[in-house]
Amino acid sequence: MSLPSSAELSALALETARRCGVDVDAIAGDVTTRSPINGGQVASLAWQGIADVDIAVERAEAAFREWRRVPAPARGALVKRFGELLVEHQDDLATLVSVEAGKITSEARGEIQEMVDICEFAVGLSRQLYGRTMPSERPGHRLMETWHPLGVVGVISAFNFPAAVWSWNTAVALVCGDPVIWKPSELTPLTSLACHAVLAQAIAEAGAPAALSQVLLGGPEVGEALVGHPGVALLSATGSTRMGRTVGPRVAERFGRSLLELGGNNAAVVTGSADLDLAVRGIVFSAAGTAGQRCTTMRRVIAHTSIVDELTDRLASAYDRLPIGDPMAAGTLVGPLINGRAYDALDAAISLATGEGGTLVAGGGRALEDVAPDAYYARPSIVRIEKQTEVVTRETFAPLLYVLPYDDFASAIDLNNAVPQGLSSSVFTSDNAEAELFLSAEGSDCGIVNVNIGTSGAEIGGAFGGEKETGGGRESGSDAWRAYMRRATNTINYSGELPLAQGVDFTV
Ligand code: UN1
Repeated sequence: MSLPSSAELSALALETARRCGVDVDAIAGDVTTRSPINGGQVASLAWQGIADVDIAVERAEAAFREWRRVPAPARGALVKRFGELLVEHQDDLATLVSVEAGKITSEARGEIQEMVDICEFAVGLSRQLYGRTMPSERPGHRLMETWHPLGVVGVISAFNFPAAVWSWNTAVALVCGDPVIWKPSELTPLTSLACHAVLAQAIAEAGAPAALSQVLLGGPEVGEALVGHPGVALLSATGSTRMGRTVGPRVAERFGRSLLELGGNNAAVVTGSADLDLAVRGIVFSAAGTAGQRCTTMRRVIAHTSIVDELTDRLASAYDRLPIGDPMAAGTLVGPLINGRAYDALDAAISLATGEGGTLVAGGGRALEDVAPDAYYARPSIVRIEKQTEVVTRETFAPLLYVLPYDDFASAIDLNNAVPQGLSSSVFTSDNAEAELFLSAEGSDCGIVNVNIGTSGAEIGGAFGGEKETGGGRESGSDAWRAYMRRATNTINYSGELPLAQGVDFTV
């Protein structure tokens, strides 16, 4: 198996970015970016610094003052055009996602599809930013709430969804009347510049303020400046729980609003009555897909003792057949890990797990090491382990699946919930009572709870996010838009009298 050369990847990425509208010469600088496909250099780009954050926020504030006066359905028209342009550039953006994040083509295209989908959702939303009216207790009074644009939204995103997560925030923020400043992952700069360039075209065509969308490439100090800036009304951050622990308190300190999408440690409970063909397919996609690098990746299978051996065998044999390699080559299902650090974390977790009593039943080690010594293609791994030991309760951002046995359904739910994270979960069962219990108040404590599908690959129509150390934020569909607006409660008196609420008498 051969992999594309760095020269090929670099030429492809730059040409693709140019097609999306990026002025490739203007962004050159001295920070090297690499492709996980072969570990080689893709581009050398200029980074911004802390001072640029102040400038960006000032420009965004000016854009906000204009944009908040534009009627929401007209704001939606801009997002509609953005969605159309995304369709035109779907293959281009997918190529950049593959080159920079290492996603296989089908998943990279799926990520861009997710952007198109959220644009369509946001366009509909632009006519549905509903406030409520409620009966007033006073005669001749009306009580209602209205939703207004909030202000500047800061978005910090991770390498693994280098385009879609920004778009969930941005499409919704724009119809809500808010400009966006984006600090993308250091690892996926060209993808972010290309996404921004596509949106910039829609903004220009609409004659809207250019500063509705800004990107700041840079290191952690740029992110920190955005987090601490009093001009950023909402800070939406996707990344590790460790990152969230600093972001959350820092935004709270200045009474800003934060939306946190942090770590997951997602499990599937597979009961004795489950359709195992379905379960195997669902588990393999969620656990090994995206090389285990989704926040929704399945990391644990909690299987009934009656089927745990058969299920483990079937999973192990499916894992042995997974085609690993060039993510842009037809047929590949597992691309590279983002870098050597990710591989080391995987390797360390496997060692810990086997030290804690687990048995490696599939995977372990690297693939394609000889062809691309600077790239890290991990063999998706399964560890069978009898207890939920320390390492199992941690998120290892790599294709490592633990299989644990359970005896009674209540203890399976306990195991599902006995981790610090609370993003996604699923149950595979043919027993309706088990499915309902898992979905109930006594069931999974996660933000996403599924039946007979895996933990990953959520649609944009629902609210996306999780509980506990996952951070509690919700973005994307349903009523997640409310985080991007401020609510005003209004009491209007048309009675000509002044009755006070709660029957208070204050007559002078
Ligand atoms: C992420 O990994 O940060 O549900 C987001 C999913 C995708 C989004 C994942 N729709 O797997």
